[in-house]
Amino acid sequence: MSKVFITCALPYANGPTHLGHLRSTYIPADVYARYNRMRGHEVLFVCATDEHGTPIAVQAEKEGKTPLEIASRYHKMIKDDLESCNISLDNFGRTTDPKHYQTAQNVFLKLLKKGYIYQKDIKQPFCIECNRFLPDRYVEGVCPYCQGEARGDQCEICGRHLDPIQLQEQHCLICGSVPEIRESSHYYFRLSQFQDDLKTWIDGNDKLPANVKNYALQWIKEGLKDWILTRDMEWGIPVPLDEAKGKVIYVWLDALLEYITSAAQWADRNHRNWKEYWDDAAIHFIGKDIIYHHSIFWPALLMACGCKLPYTIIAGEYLSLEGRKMSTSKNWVIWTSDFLKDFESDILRYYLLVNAPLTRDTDFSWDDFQRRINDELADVLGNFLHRTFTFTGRFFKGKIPEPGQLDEYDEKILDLLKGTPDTVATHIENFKFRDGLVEIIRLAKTGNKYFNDKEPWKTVKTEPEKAATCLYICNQISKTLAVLLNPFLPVNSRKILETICLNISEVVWEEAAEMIPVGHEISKPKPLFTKIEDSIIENKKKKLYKNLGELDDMKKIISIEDFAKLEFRVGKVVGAEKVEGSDSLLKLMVDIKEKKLQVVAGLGGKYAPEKILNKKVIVLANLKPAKLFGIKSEGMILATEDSLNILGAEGAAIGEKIK
Ligand code: B3M
Ligand code: ZN
Repeated sequence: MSKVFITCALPYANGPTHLGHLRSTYIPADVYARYNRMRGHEVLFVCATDEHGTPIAVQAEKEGKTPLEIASRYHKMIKDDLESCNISLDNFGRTTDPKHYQTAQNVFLKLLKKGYIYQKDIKQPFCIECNRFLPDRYVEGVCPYCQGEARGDQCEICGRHLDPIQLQEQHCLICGSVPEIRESSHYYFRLSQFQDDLKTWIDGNDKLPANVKNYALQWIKEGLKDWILTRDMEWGIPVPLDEAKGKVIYVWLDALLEYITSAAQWADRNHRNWKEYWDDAAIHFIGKDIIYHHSIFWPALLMACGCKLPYTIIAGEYLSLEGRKMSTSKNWVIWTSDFLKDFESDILRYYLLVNAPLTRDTDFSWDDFQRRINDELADVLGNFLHRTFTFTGRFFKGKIPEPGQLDEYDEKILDLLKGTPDTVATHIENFKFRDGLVEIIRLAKTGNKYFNDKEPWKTVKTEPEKAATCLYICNQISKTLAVLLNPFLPVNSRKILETICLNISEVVWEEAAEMIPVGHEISKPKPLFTKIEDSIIENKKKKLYKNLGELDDMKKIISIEDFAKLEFRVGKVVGAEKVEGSDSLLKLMVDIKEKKLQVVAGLGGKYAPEKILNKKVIVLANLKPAKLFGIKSEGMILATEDSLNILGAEGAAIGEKIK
């Protein structure tokens, strides 16, 4: 592939972006776009705001504004959010752009002419109070498949696309009354006709990731129904037919086609042809809640239009916040602009990428954020770069020294340096951004250890040649790190390159392991990745937790049934060791008679391993296993929160239950 067409899901223009958006879609897409540019591929990276549809219309109604006013306000905010995160879009459009009306209406007419769209009279919920049909979000109710909370066109819980009429216990979103059912004429897309072709495309497709494939195949197995493409409402792109007055094109058809309009805008501006990019490889980055739309509707539409299908669809899973589901209505959320008031965007990018693979749900926690930034960016990466550059400045006049005879250790480090770009590249190409980033940090870690082992601060006096070799190699590692970090942490990558005085206008991936020549002069290091202080994190948490307020106090009360679910047992610690790299964690084996549990406990601050060995403890034995520092933990030892006093059970028998 030499050209790549990359898209991000279109944010609805009814609110600013939050960390969830960035994690599932925008940051991963940007890493991929930047990486491809570094490889010399021509990249067309587009997005836009999704400005039609009921979310915006509902919001406008609530605020007494026009939908366009609402959309314009949020378009600007979202654009600023994405820019401040350095999402390197080539075009950021709007679905209210007149050019897009043309695209959408033309496609509608084309599909109609080809016989893929037909008209049908159907029953629709109609609110007598509000005197209108209730499309999509205007009607709320219960999902007929999973009994979850659902809106008109989609179930919040199981993610299925729904027809508003299918909803049980319907009520009008605006006035709450129960709608009646009236007939209306609508236009349908013959989705069912694509059942077999879609199955063939998805089944045999080794590019589609497992989450996309599995969902899509399950829906196809359930049988695809034709898709209603129009709505009775004012806000939207009018159906371009005289007999369809008062009807607009369904927002999802409109939104998907904006990928094309946004690209066409870029092409017009730059006198280029976007189709060449589409035909080489189109890659969609989305959140997992819209897999249906991208793996079913979109390919079927493309087939109907005779267009090439996407190369792949990357669906990022969810981000929770401090262990709870994010909720914008409850303000349990971190807005991008708030976050970036206090922290630079690179460290946000780092944390959201390194936290978990994109294909897994994960959590944002302030403590974990602080730990990772301080331990990994400040202590490992920042420290390695800083000592390398200051040492070079102090002892080698800021010039890359001439290396002496290389020993086995030096060679080994150089081999790792040379191999890392390919390893990281393979991860990125497989959309494993976390693994790529971990590999880069590993190189920095190895560099740090190498620096320690070689002790150049000693050898510089006794065997200066050895110190020179060490610093020669450490400077080379620094350069490799800077280049490889470029797609992930663009700002800091540049800073490091500037310090090394490699003011390259375009950072090229293939040059990552090319050696800086001996004698090349570097400049004084700028501070990189300062540590985040506890007080800042405490303030952030305080502010956030305030939002939970009373709601949370209520939640703290549990029922007796809830309590009965907790299986507390008396256990004996039969194995204890420190967790490498952590002062506070101990890895314990706890015997509870019928089995032994492995527990990672935060007791290291008070107990040395030998102090806790053979102690009887109370352990929560039916806790869902989790990984701490990469080590499986299957239970929890009861202890007081601050003073770490272990609750005792001397005299009790091992395995005994606690009630
Ligand atoms: N506007 C946002 C969402 O459901 C929706 C995406 C459209 S992508 C073509 O996440
Ligand atoms: Zn109503």
